[in-house]
Amino acid sequence: MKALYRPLGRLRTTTTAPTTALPYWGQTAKSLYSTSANVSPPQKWSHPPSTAAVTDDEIVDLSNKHQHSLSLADLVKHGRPPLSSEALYQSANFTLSLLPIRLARRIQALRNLPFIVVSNPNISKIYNNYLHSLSTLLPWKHRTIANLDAEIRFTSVLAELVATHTDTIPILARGFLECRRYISPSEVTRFLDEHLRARIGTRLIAEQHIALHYSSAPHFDPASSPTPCPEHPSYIGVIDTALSPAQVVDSCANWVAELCELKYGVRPRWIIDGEPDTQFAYVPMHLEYIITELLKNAFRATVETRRNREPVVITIAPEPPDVGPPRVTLRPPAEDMGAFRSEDIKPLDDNAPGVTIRIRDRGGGISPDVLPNVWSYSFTTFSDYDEVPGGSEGGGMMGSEALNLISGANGGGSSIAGLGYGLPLSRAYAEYFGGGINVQSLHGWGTDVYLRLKGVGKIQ
Ligand code: ADP
Ligand code: K
Ligand code: MG
Repeated sequence: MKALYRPLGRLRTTTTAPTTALPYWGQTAKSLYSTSANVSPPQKWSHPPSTAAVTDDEIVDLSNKHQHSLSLADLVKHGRPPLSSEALYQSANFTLSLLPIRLARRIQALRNLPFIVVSNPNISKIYNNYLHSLSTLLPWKHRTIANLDAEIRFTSVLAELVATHTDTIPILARGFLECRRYISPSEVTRFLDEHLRARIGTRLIAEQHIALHYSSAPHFDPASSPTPCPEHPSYIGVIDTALSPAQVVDSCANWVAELCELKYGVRPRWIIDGEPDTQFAYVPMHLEYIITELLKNAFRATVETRRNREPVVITIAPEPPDVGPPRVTLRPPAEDMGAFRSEDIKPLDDNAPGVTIRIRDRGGGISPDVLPNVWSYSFTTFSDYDEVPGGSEGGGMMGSEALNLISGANGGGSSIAGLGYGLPLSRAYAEYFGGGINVQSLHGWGTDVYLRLKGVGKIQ
């Protein structure tokens, strides 16, 4: 059954269609087929329809504008909720000034993929989602939001935008797997890394305003919000200024242990040590995503090597301001990353206290031939057909099995492993605000993962 999958290394060397030889967006379908006889796409793949509501000129104009680098400080600059009506409108207008440029840039990045890739139904679905979202924002372009009625309507546009893009990751994952004959893994990783990092920022900007709306509008107009959110005094929008990593670790570990119990009938143990009372200001959704993915890896390795009696040890160490150079290396020597530098990453220049979390498992570590690949999107050693995952010693897999996993409603989010997005996407989240992830493997023994996060700086 292992022959079903194609090891990543082999995929790299047998990719017959170097992307530079492929026609790009502006070229016609005719030229696509005449110039690349060996890469004809399946018949159902077609040119994504253009949306009349957004013109090419508008997209080009917007994408050429300066993209503001987001910092955590930007998200809290309107103050603690409940905001005054003026501050809420300012937040809405700030949000409106950022989003169209960001969406247009994503559209341009998708257009710069090889034509045959954008023709894939999954990739073109994402492309059309971006066009649609941009078309819902453009009517607001020349307006200033200055009354509650406009603010409510704008917030509902944002809510629709967030919902439209919820399933982007499994859809893109499926699309790129289907296109793996036509685009090299390094090009996919480069595109996804930039795209998914930009997506983190775009969602954060929209979700922050939505959260500020729900915690503020009812205070000056009780009729405005049918479902006011419960009060969380430590929250500013989606940021918790007193986030407890220990609580996040415990709730995520419980959830991942449930997954293990369902899949393997085993519930790994975990211990939190260090300084579990530590609190810092951060985005709980981001921390939850990262911790869940790192614990999935640690628990899976623990079960795989049948070391279930050895607890996974999670050490929480607060990091005071002014710690000097980072205590962990933020980047492994990663050829797979190419020359990528995200325009989104803007480390905080103030001295916010942060936290380092070490996740230590005794699950056998990562073998030297697997280790260089773990940061590539889609690379996984997980095999759902094996009785115990990872039985396919050595080679990583991607292919039809990953496609099966992705077909689940949440794209593998409730699988213990298999999408191959856990480590690279966790690193994208951690680096977004100037943190990082470092993996130290002691092959034959276990793995230490260091997650370092910088918190929000000054909060009014
Ligand atoms: P996935 O978990 O879906 O395979 P990830 O990006 O999370 O994708 O991990 C990629 C690969 O890295 C895993 O398939 C596994 O081989 C290896 N890996 C990650 N963390 C660990 C760990 N703690 N112990 C052993 N192997 C690990
Ligand atoms: K991976
Ligand atoms: Mg994983």
